[in-house]
Amino acid sequence: MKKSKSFQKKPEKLLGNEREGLLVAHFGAHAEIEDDKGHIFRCHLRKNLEPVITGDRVLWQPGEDNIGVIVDYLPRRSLLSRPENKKKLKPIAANIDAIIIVTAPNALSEHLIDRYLVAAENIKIPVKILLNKMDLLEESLQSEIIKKLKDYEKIGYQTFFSSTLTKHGLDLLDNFLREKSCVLVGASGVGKSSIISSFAPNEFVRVGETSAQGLGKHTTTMTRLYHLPHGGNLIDSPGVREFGLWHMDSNEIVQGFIEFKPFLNQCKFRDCQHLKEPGCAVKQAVEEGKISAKRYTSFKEMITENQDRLS
Ligand SMILES: Nc1nc2c(ncn2[C@@H]2O[C@H](COP(=O)(O)OP(=O)(O)OP(=O)(O)O)[C@@H](O)[C@H]2O)c(=O)[nH]1
Ligand SMILES: [Mg+2]
Ligand SMILES: [Zn+2]
Repeated sequence: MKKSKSFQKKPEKLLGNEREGLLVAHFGAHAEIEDDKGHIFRCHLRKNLEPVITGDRVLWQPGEDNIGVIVDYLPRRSLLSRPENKKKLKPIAANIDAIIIVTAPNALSEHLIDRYLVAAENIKIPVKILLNKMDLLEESLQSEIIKKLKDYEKIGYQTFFSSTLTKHGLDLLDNFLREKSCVLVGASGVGKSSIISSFAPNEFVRVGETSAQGLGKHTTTMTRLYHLPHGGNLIDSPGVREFGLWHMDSNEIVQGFIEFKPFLNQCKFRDCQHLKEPGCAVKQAVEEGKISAKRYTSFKEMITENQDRLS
């Protein structure tokens, strides 16, 4: 990378010894780094450094006015990203053990859940689904909504139910979260920040104002890591409207549907796309009720969207 000499020399002289730290929050050209004693330092991000993100372990040097500089990051064990546009992947969180897709009765979108599942399967990070705001689940909708969640359990995804209002289900979730680093993702207003606030009551977590719908306000604007009192970290992320899969090809999308796996080698044609081909074992499994028709429709939508984008 080309740099002017004067730019390179001056800051280096003023910097202290290199230290390791945990990136707990990231905003623009700055980040907050926590050292082993829990002290927080504000740091600049170097322009020539690859993007670092919440959850990264970084090397940094203290500087003037208590502002340091991040100089490098340590190898990651996992990284969740989402496409910002057709060309650019934006990292969301690093070194996570599980992704928790949070949803709510008035915001349950299988469209969004299925996209997160495909992304998570491809980066090989375990993924769970959490239905929050159980207190708002009207009795007339209960069986329908619970069935949707149970359908995900059937194919192998653990589901949780919670209400930050009544505290229902928080203990089971707490047990799961211990000693892990997890990230909460999902639409705006489903209660991601409220869940963190319930688990880490001593932290200041900005929560959306109560509204009839409680949706779509985009209260959280940055991804931040919180320590849990019983061990482990929970990362809060801004709510999303959509999770694009522009960065994935058809094969990666297929691999993201875990229940298709037993059938993939049984199609008549080796290069079967599982769309219109004769002798497709996946389509047959849908007809026989072994694969849910809804998930298969979701798969076809993703493939078509990606083909439209590429054309
Ligand atoms: N009834 C009910 N309301 C809840 C529950 N959890 C959160 N809320 C309310 O839902 C609204 C949105 O909560 P947030 O925690 O800010 O939602 P978020 O998912 O972090 O939203 P973004 O930051 O915009 O992505 C707030 O008014 C909360 O008080 C719940 O379990 N039940
Ligand atoms: Mg939030
Ligand atoms: Zn096929």
